[in-house]
Amino acid sequence: MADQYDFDVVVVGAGFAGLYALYKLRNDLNMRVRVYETGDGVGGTWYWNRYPGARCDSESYYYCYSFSPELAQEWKWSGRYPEQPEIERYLNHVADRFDLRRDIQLSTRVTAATFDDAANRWEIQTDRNDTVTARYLVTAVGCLSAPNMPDIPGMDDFEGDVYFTATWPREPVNFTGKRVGLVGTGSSGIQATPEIAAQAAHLTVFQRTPNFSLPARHRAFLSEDQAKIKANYDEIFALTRESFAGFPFHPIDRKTMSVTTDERREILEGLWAEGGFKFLWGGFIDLLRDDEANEIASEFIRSKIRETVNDPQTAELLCPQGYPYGAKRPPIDTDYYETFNRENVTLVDISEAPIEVITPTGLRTTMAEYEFDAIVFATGFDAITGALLRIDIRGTGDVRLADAWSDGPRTLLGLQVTGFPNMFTITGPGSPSVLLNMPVAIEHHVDWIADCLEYMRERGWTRIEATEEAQDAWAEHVADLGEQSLFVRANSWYVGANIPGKPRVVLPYTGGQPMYRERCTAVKDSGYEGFVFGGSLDQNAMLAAKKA
Ligand code: NA7
Repeated sequence: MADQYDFDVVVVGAGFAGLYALYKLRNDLNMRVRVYETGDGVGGTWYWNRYPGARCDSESYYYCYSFSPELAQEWKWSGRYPEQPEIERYLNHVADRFDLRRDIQLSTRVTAATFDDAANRWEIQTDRNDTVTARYLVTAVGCLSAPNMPDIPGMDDFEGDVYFTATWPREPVNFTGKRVGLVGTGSSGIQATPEIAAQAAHLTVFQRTPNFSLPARHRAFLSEDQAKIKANYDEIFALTRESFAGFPFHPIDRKTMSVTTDERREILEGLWAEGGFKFLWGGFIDLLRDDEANEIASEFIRSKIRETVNDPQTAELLCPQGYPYGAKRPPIDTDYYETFNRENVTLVDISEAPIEVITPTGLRTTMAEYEFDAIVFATGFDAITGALLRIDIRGTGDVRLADAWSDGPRTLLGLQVTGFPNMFTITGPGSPSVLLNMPVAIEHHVDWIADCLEYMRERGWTRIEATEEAQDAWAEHVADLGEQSLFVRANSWYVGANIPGKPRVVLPYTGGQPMYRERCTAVKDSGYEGFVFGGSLDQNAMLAAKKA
């Protein structure tokens, strides 16, 4: 039987964003909140992506919540980059520590949400026949959560085992003695490759576009590392909120060509040796803005690939060409390039000879046929908009979000959509989202939403909507910045290029965190310029009485 409930807020998703939204709105604003989560456990993308080698590319001590100093002091990260199970444990700990579970309904997918214009409420439906209403709908669906399952003919014909990195089974998968094919060389494929190669009889990696991957240099934390981090947490978190991309470091205050060739080499070698995102966000200040600077860094990475991979032909295939470093999301790896020196690993370039068909025994490209016992698809996500558009969201006048966004998403600050009152999109398109360290982006958005709801409550208002004019201005600003950025120069999920038929637009806000935060704060301080408020608690009380 269907359940009938009325909430102040329904939150969709129980990953980093949903858990914090629940905590904030319930504990600080004392609202009645219900969270729906498709997975059987909390964690969002960190629940589903349990493929071998799944690890965060950001470092543990700042890829976490900052809202609770006690939590930050209590939790002990085991090493520099947490593996999927550790992040899942952390998010479960958060759910328990803050008593969040009682307001989360797991194993439940939100299928539809419709705005009731007269009542200023959302009606939400789930795949478990729940129909509930809420004043506010807060989407916490994640930017990289809707898997991209490629539409290759014969997908159902394969007689071996098929895996998707983004929906990996909970029980361990053993590739020992198996011939494995792996499709996709983004972050997931690059992390999974060394792990699968270590088990499989043979691994064949199908690469459509090579990536510029950086060494992670993962290591376990010593107790002195833990102590140092905990002693400096205020400063670390403050830096993550002020830096361009949400990391606790700034680029060096020098341009690539302002130093001698030797100094340049030394700086790049230092960043390479340090490992991780420092190369991208903590190196030369002009790396992502100047073509010459970018090409120097790109060529430096190519030289490392050539040094590492023994077979020159394979090395060349692994070297990205034709797009700037950073235009696709750069992966961070552990022994990825080294893995191609193993006897049991083959790289197949499918840029010119795509996969034509999946056969009962393997797959066929336009050039050759391969036989496998298992195929792993590391083919990524319908990023940023995919998870939202997989829900049938309808705003005023029954307009579908999918129709409103048919030419690409338009939002105000990535937080609201004109025509969809009382809906807030955590890390929505048009906000920095994936170009920031995600927990930093999430906490900022949730805090902004909570402030806004508090502001409305103080005034007795029950409806908020972005004006068309303000949304147009923001969408234009996002598009202008995007067009000037290097992201338009590669086919990546940042621009929707990985999904056939998806409009090609730069999805995140590319102006960086400082500019974005400034704008959000200015809007708040102005009394939410660009948003219109309406409804009143009295009117709602009358409406409720009439209905009764
Ligand atoms: P990505 O980065 O989107 O990588 C997906 C990979 O799969 C990429 O190499 C794609 O090639 C390839 N791909 C996708 N569809 C196909 C088809 N149909 N045929 C062949 N190859 C294909 O996803 P990830 O899961 O690795 O990482 C996503 C993000 O998660 C990552 O950036 C981090 O932010 C965490 P392409 O490059 O499109 O030519």
